[in-house]
Amino acid sequence: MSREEEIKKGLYEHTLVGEAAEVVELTQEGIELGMDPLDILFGALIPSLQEVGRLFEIGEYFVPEMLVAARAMQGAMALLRPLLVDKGAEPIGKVVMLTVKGDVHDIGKNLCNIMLEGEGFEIVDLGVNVKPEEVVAATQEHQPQLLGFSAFLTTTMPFFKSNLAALADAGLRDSVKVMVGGAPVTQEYADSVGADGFAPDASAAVRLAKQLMVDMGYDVSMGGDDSEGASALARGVQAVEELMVKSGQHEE
Ligand code: B12
Repeated sequence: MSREEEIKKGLYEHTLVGEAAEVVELTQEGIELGMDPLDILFGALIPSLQEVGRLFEIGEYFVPEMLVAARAMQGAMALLRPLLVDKGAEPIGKVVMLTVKGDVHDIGKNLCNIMLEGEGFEIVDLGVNVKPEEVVAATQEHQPQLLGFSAFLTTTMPFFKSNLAALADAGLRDSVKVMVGGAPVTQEYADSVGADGFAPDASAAVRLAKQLMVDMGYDVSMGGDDSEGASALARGVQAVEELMVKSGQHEE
């Protein structure tokens, strides 16, 4: 087994048991060895969190175990983020992102933020547990082209609809396109609440955001795409898609 493979295996195992210091250390080593940050993310860290979710579902893990695993992953994300975010070009659009009211899951949203920023979008992140009135206020304040709502619980998904209704009441619904996502969300659910788009993962979120910008009449061929960093990211996005397919068969 190569050192790179050992690092990925170690990242998977240490994230699973929430050993944050080891996860940070291995991530740092992987970066120094020139490993692809997207491979670290989608080839090791995310499959591990998926396994955490499975263990929670079958009653082997409880909330504290989920929490330490998430914290371990976040330490690694802090190191990977600067490598994935394009710092060069003018923003190609502004996105206000948030996790809906009652929901504190933010890893999926944060990954979308990183990938969107990497493609040249400016992100205003409102954080977690964001109330509909805060969505309205932020839309008035920041005047984004796009809004992104994240929900990871079937009990909080209905807040997509509440947010959309609050935007409509404030006369703002037609000024923005709204995309939604999160583990339990489907295209059908997104359609049923009247969102403008759904994406199952961060690379699809980037494609969706760009498509929605085009639908609104913006030219997104400039900005993110003309810098070296962004085209590297575009290649990365393709790699992610391949890795995400593989991650379903991740070996322990
Ligand atoms: C880590 C975790 C936690 C952590 C969250 C820490 C954090 N800072 O995020 C903690 C411990 C706090 C937690 C708490 C709870 N959790 Co939890 N959690 C998870 C876990 C294991 C991983 C979630 C995650 O981050 N995944 C990694 C990311 C990368 O996921 P992803 O879906 O691939 O993300 C992509 C897409 O969703 C998409 N996307 C995401 N957001 C958006 C937004 C837009 C706009 C777009 C376009 C796309 C998009 O792009 C992302 C990137 O590729 C999941 C299991 C799972 N399978 O999801 C359970 C899970 C979501 N939790 C669950 C539950 C039940 C809870 C609790 C209710 C437990 C409890 N009894 O208290 C609480 C609720 C707390 C609350 N009020 O929010 C259930 C939800 C069941 C359901 N269907 O409702 C799950 C599915 C576990 C399970 N299998 O039962 N949890």
